[in-house]
Amino acid sequence: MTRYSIFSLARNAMGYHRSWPRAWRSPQPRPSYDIVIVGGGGHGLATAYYLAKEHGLSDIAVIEKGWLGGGNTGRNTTIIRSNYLWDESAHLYEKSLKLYEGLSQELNFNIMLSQRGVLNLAHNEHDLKELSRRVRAIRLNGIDSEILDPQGVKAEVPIANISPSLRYPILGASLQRRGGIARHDAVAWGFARAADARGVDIVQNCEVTGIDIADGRVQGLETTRGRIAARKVGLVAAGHSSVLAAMAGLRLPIESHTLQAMVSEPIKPVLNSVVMSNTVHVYVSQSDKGELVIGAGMDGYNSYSQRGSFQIVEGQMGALIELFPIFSRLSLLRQWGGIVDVCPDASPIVGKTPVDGLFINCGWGTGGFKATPGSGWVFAHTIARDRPHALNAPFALERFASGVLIDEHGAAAVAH
Ligand code: FAD
Ligand code: PYC
Repeated sequence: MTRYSIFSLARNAMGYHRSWPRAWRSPQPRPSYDIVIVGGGGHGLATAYYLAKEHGLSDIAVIEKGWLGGGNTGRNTTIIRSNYLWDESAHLYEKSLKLYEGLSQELNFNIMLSQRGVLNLAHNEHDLKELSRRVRAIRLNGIDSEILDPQGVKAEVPIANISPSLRYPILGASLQRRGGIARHDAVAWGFARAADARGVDIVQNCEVTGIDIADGRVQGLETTRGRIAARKVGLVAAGHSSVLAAMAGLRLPIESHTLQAMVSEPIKPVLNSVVMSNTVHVYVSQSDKGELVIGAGMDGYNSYSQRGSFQIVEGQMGALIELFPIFSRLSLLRQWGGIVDVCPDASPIVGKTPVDGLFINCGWGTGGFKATPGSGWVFAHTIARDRPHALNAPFALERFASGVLIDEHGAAAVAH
């Protein structure tokens, strides 16, 4: 790791960072690679990194139409956890959480992982029963999860009002203590820097406009910076998965929706865990800068718009103040939207396609940030070995023909 003295940091600041070394190269795309990954979000960059690190491959490019992390990676609310209901999902998300736990060391880059705990509040008897059932299933998979009574919630979230006479009383909560947050753009930058150091070409401002296929096998890509031949191609273009798949003649079982979020002005530390409420329909955490990070469900209609809208601000702020009246005089700083690709069972697709050499990783919907390292790890295995790892085998495209779905709408928390 490059070490900076306090003097060199000050010199760089005064010199407008002109002599600051670049964290990764900015190469021209070559006419041909062994493997091309489409999409420079966290999942695409993690895939490239693990292809190089775990499988010893180096003739790899990541092609990104905009800038690294400019898609959902840089737009999400940074919650990570592995408290999923079904065994298949629990194993995959837990693999990811374990990778997150060692990621700063692995990448030699501080991803600001903060395992401050994720709570899901129960406001009625049904919520309590549903959360208890879920917690038991999660624990059967060896994943930490517990039920709190109202006093337990108060101990974790001192600003919570646990009076039983509220309109939406807090009757308890589930808690995953190993859940929390990590800095989203640091995850993308850390993977980018580490992949670049292993020889991966990262090409920004390069949009894929076509996929060349001959005799049922992928041959390469048409891009805004010329044709790139490739023996294997991995599509990791959350928000535009269907658009990319259509270039290969594939129709995906995916709907694209806008998911919005917002942050408040920074305030002193007041909330030391992530709090989610399905019933009141809002979630909130406090960033290290002091801003409240607030979100809820996705827009009900399909859209490719990456912008926020006023009725969502009204709804989410109303819900937040219902839960925590002390936030009623906070100012909002900014609001945005990202496009989430959602499968009918709210689980991702990670695997092969009917086209030889063409692989797809998509459909993470509202919850793929937490999966970033795990998704990259299993997708790299799938591409390198031409077959899925046991962890992602259940998440194949074929499940929509076989009917073996993995319904995780409940685990998607407030987002669906
Ligand atoms: P992206 O980061 O979107 O990367 C895909 C990339 O593909 C983009 O950079 C895009 O520009 C590029 N691309 C698209 N088309 C092309 C093309 N033709 N050519 C080249 N490149 C192309 N998940 C959680 O786990 N926890 C959360 O708290 C959470 N909160 C969220 C809040 C919001 C508001 C949103 C929108 C999402 C949230 N998510 C959350 C979901 C999470 O952000 C995503 O599932 C995850 O970031 C997807 O990562 P990715 O790398 O696959 O996608
Ligand atoms: O998957 O935990 C999650 C999440 C929270 C908000 C959006 N997605």
